[in-house]
Formats: sequence, structure tokens, C-alpha cells
Amino acid sequence: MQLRQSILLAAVSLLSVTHAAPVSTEQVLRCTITDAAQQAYLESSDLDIWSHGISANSPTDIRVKNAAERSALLATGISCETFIEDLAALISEEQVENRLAARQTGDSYFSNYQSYAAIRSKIQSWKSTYPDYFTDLGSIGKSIEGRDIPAFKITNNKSTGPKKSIYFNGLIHAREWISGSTTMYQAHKLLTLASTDAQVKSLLDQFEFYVTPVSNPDGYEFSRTSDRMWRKNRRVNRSSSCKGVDLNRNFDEHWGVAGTSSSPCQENYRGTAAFSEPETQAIKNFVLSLPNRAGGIDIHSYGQLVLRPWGWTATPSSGEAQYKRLGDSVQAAIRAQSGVSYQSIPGADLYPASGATDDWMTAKAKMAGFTIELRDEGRYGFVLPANQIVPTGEEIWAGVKAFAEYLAANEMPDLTIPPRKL
Ligand code: 0X9
Ligand code: ZN
Repeated sequence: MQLRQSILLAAVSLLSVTHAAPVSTEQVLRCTITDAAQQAYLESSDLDIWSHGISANSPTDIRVKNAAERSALLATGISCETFIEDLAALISEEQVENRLAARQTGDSYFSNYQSYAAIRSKIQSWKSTYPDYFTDLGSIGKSIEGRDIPAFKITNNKSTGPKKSIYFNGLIHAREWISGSTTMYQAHKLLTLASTDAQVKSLLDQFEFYVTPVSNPDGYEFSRTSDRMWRKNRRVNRSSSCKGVDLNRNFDEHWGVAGTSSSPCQENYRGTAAFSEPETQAIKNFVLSLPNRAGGIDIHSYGQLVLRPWGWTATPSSGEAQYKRLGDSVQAAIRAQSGVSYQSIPGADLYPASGATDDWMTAKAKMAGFTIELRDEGRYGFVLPANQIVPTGEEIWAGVKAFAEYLAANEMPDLTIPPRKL
């Protein structure tokens, strides 16, 4: 019986190797853009660009929904290789794994991607388990569909003077599921080590950590229930059948200037005005209410990158040397923990994009605003297997400690003040 099963399996896998995926299959292509005409084609198309190369000649991952989109793309002369052969198959595998993980007994919270409701229950349980360290801040505002955006604070009761604030933002992009898990994982580490680990104790003496693990709850739920590849919020756009605003283009920092679209059908649609969306308004008001803001990390996937200012322009920031040191220390800590390489670069080296959370934090909230793009480098892309939640959480925990230690020891320069000429 077992033998027959494995022969069958071998035959099936042989079939999937020898036969190309059917023409209607959604695929992810890894392409090299070589000239301005090809770039213009991408910008004018409705294609879903998953990631952009970090230099002019490095590859760009593009999702094509069917054979027609694939042929039209290849007809421009852009050279591509098939990177994810069958995206739908990858998503179904993920669903099977999620169901299996859900059946596990014991505390399996981080063995699976959790729903919005499960994230909120975890917050409630922390409230009763760690009353000395955890403060539930309730809702910072409602999403466009009326869901609460949860927030909490972690610190200790020791007050040796005013503490600095560090902010973590998760799941502003719906399909980047690993972002929510990793953000919650950082809170889990802070709480479980709060009373026992000397370094964590000292960090909690000096900092208050503020967290919004799901800042785009509507998009996240939609990506769990209807369209796994959903990125934006769920705004109904006037005079368009396309829904959603890219919340990471909706902040009031060079809004609309670079890497953003005025078309509601595009994944990077910026909205009708800066802060047109209730989610970005809520984040803004919350962050501006935090005392002694030192730094913030907006957590995304994928690409394995530690991104520092600026994201909207390729012109180096006036504090480039300091910011590079901070980013490099995060990257080095990650590598030392897991051996996984993240690149530490200015955001615009990935591609310039304005109106984003990171630059807004730096320029307007006057804190060190970073983005981290988590695992992987494109093998699974957004559909990162759940067994990578804990390893990703652990390596970012190393990075987060380095981030906080750096901010404890250094005052970061205000990048909106031009440097004094010597
Ligand atoms: O495009 C984005 O919003 C981020 N990449 S993602 O693939 N997760 O969508 C990168 C944002 C980097 N920051 C700025 N360019 N300001
Ligand atoms: Zn993102």
C-alpha cells in the first residue's frame, strides 16, 4: 500500500515537472528591466509588482494573472524567468498547512498565521498574564469597514527618569502575513523575558514599547478570506470599481511625489489626499501622542532588508552616517542570530516611494523611522511557510534589541534640520 502510494506520488511529481502549468495559471516571474520604455510599460500597466530590484539591473518580481498578461509582458522584450510556477497551488498548500497547524495542541500561537480575532484574544490574554508589564491601549481608531485597530504598550514600573518610546507597526500591507506574526513575536519576547533577562529588564527600564500589530485589519481579513494577494485597505473608491488605498503611500510626507499612483486600480494607489484613510489618521494620531519618541519600525515583507531614510528620494539624508550605523547594527545582529542576510540600505535604493510610514515617522514624528522587509528573498514571497514564523521572529528579536540598544546610547540627528556647515 505504502509502496503504491509512493509510486503514485512520484508519478504525480514527475507530471508536474514535465508539464508546464496550464495557461490560466497565476505565476510570479522574475524579470530584468533594462530600459526606460520597459519601466514605463510596467508603470502604466495594472500588473502587480511584488518587489523591485535594489539596483538598476537586479530583478523585479511580477505577478501575472493569466497567459495573456504573461505574453503581453514578454512581448515588450522584458526578459523573465518563471519564479513561482503556480501561485494558486502555493496558496492551497499554505491553507493545508494552516489547517494542520491549527489542530496542534498546546500553545501553538506562533506555529500558524493568526486571524484578526485571534490576535485580539492574545492581547486580552497578555493583559491578564502580564499585568505588571502590559497595558492594553484598546483601539486607536476604526478602519474604513469599522474594525478596531488594536494597540498596546510594554514597559516596567521602574521609573529612573523619563523613558523613550519605540513603536512597532505590523500588517499595514494585508498580504504580508509574516509582518503580523513577527510584530506579535517581539511583544511575546519582551513579556516572557521581562522579569528574568538582564538585558530586557534594562531595556524596559529605559523604554516604553508601543505596538499596533494589525494596522490594516480589513485588508488582512480580506486576504485571509477572499484574496490572499490583497495589499491595500478596503476603501470603496469613488468612480472606480477598484477598491483600496495603499496605506503606505497615504502619509503626509512628500505625498504623491514618487513611486505612487493616482489610479485606484494600482497596488500603490495613494488615495485622494494625504491621510484620506481612517487607518493612517489613526496611526498618525497615535504615534504623535507617544512621549519621547526615539524610533519606529514599520514591519513588511519580503526581501530581507533593513531600510533607513530616505525612502522618497535617492538624495542621502543629512544623518546618513548615523542612520547607516543604526541600520547596519540591526542587520549584523540578525545575521549573528540566524545567519540570514538582510541588506542595510536607504529605502529609496529599493525604489523611491513617498507618503510612506517610515519617512513620515522620521520627518514629521521626529523619530528614527525604519522599515524592515522580512523573509524571504522570493522563493515563497508573501506566502512564507508558517514554520518560518518562529525563526523570523527570533532573528528580528536580535535586530530589535540592537535597534533599542543603539537608541539608548545615541541621540539620532533630526533629519529635517539642515546640517551646520563647519
Ligand atoms: O513599497 C512599500 O511600501 C514597501 N515594500 S513592500 O514590498 N512591503 O510593499 C517598501 C517601503 C520602503 N519605504 C519607502 N520607500 N519610504
Ligand atoms: Zn509592505
